[in-house]
Amino acid sequence: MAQAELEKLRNVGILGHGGCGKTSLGEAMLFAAGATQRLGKVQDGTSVLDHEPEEIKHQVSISTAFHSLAWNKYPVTLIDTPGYAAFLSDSINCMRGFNSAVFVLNPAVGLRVEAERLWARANEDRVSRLLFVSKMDHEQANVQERIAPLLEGLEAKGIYLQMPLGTEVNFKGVVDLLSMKAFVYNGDSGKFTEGEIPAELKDSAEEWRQKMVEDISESDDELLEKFLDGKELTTEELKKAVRDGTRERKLFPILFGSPLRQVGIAQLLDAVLDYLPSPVEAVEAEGENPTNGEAVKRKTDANAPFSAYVFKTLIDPFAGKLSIMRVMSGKIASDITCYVPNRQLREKVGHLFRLEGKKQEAVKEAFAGEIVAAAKFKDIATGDTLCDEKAPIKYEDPVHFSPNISFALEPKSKADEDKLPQGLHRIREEDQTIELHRDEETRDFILSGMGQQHIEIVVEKLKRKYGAEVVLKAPKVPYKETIRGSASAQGRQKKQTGGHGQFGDTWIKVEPLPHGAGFEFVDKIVGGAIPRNFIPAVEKGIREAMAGGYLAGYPMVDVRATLYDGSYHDVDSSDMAFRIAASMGFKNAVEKAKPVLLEPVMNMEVSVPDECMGDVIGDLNSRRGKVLGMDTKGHIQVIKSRVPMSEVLKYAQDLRSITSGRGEFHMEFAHYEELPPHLAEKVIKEAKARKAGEQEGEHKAHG
Ligand SMILES: Nc1nc2c(ncn2[C@@H]2O[C@H](COP(=O)(O)OP(=O)(O)OP(=O)(O)O)[C@@H](O)[C@H]2O)c(=O)[nH]1
Ligand SMILES: [Mg+2]
Repeated sequence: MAQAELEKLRNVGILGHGGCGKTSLGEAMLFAAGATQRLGKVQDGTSVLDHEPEEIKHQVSISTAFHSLAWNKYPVTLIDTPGYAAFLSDSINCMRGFNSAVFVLNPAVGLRVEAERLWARANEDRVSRLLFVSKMDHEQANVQERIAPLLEGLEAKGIYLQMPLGTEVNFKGVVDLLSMKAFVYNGDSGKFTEGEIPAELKDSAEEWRQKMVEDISESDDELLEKFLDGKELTTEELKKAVRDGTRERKLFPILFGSPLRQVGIAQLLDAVLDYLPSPVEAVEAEGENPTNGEAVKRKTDANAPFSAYVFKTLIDPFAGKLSIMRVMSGKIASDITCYVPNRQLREKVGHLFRLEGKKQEAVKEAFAGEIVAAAKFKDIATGDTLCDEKAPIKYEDPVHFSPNISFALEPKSKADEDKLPQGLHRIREEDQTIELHRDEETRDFILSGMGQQHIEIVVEKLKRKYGAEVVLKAPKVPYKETIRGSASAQGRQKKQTGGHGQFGDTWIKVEPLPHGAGFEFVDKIVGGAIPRNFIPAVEKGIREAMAGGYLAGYPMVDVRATLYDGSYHDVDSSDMAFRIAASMGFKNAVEKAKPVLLEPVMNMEVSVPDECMGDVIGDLNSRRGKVLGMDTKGHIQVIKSRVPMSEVLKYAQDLRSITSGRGEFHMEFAHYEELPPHLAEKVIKEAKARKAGEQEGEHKAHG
């Protein structure tokens, strides 16, 4: 893009809570600008933005999508982000790619936690925003009354630049309060006429305008003085004040529309050009000099040394790996070598693309301010800074999200099991919020992610893209065992079979250690009761017994084992004999030392609207949860609690039904606590049944 074009460019994110109508708005903007030939619809699966099969199936945006359009010869790149909590990490990290956004509000629904999180992040990333009140064909009269608490919750100074014409099915356009013109739409055609304000609405339009002028003048001292002196403010003055206020994120212009019915879209696009900044107007980017750690600033200038920030990675079925970056300074072209300073990595740029929904358009180069995708980088990943090695700079790392839910995966066949790790590795390149590990005890594959729907979608992707079919199981709770008392016991192994016998004899004392201390082995053998060379075998035997547990097969923790006596046989003693003896001795001692089961307890933060709070707290109590405290954020209550993991394995699903999808939660491991006896009994019984089942299975296999 030439410099003149770059100054006109707008990189516009579409942000807002899950299901507020972002993708539909993006589609309406593309269609209005002639970038698509027909209006894509989410519910028909015809959206060019929600194009992934999983997005079409579930009718939600899972991954941020990009598409460009031109409006009045201004190039605009739309960035349609997901809104549901499980996919919000992508939206939040993609915000580093743009400095302008349309923030979608649904006053009828209120302020959702997701919107608050996005808003806070947009403040941090210094993103200028227009507020778009969408689904106006669903809004009742007096919409301002429902918008006020949203603005309050977001701590945003909103400025009404429009007055809606009609409500619900009769919503047919907007009055532009600066020009005092009415834009009346002809049905759902997207066509409109610009004309006089209908006579019966003139008075209320005047009122709205008065309010607007007052609000705008408050943002600028000079204007305020003029206004208070009773002087008329010109449209140009007002417009400039809105533009400046929006750029500085002091003001947030409010516009109305209905993407589904294509009303208000042209006026929104005009406002994008009028008020939102181009990326070259962005404040200087701040980074760090990787050689000395000093702060450095870079202007969004095509003539400065090259630097770019990779904010997203996509694995495209045809183009392969695409690293999507915002060029922060200078230019990137197909032959240069990029340097990743913090990893001292060098990679040559291959093909460059502009993303258009699921398609890509090849470009030769891209300049500061542009969003561009580079194909087939080998090691460059999301969050990397790319730069000119002679002018090194590193930008801030992406926001890290820790998974809040885990499921066990059961591969359908050996072939599926083989494909699983590789497939997940590829998915992880796109989505750093998932984690896979193998449970040491159960040998289950454990997949962790940001919510149940997130995990389900990862499983669908595994099958579709990488041919690995797996079944989801609720994970086995990782119980642990410990002891509450101290005891000593003997373990003696004596066998006489044929030639050599086996002899080992140990006396072991066990004592509880504080939480988290793990295991301690103390050797108090004196006078050669057991020869030194057998001591390691004793420790090994005890460790094996610890790992296998005593009550229900769960690993034992926080125990000190002291070997204080024993005996041996000159010929028949061996490492093996002492290992077995020690293991028996340890178990005999544990039996007398009040063994107990421990369960993992989670820290949970549940955010719900006021009216659901009672139900959610009641439900947490019924899950043995302890409410620790409460925070109020606008109309949202944040309940902090501690709940045993076994009680919240399917919490995502349950919270959804308690709150009709309006709640959000996050949990992380806190500590282990003793499992109450009646529940311990149940777990022990289940473990015994499982063991019996396994043994029977083995017998059958052998028989
Ligand atoms: N009545 C009405 N419904 C709308 C309008 N815009 C979108 N919807 C509906 O709202 C639902 C969600 O729309 P999307 O565009 O997928 O919303 P989104 O914000 O992109 O959703 P996520 O990306 O999943 O957060 C769909 O069923 C749309 O048909 C509108 O202007 N009027
Ligand atoms: Mg969407």
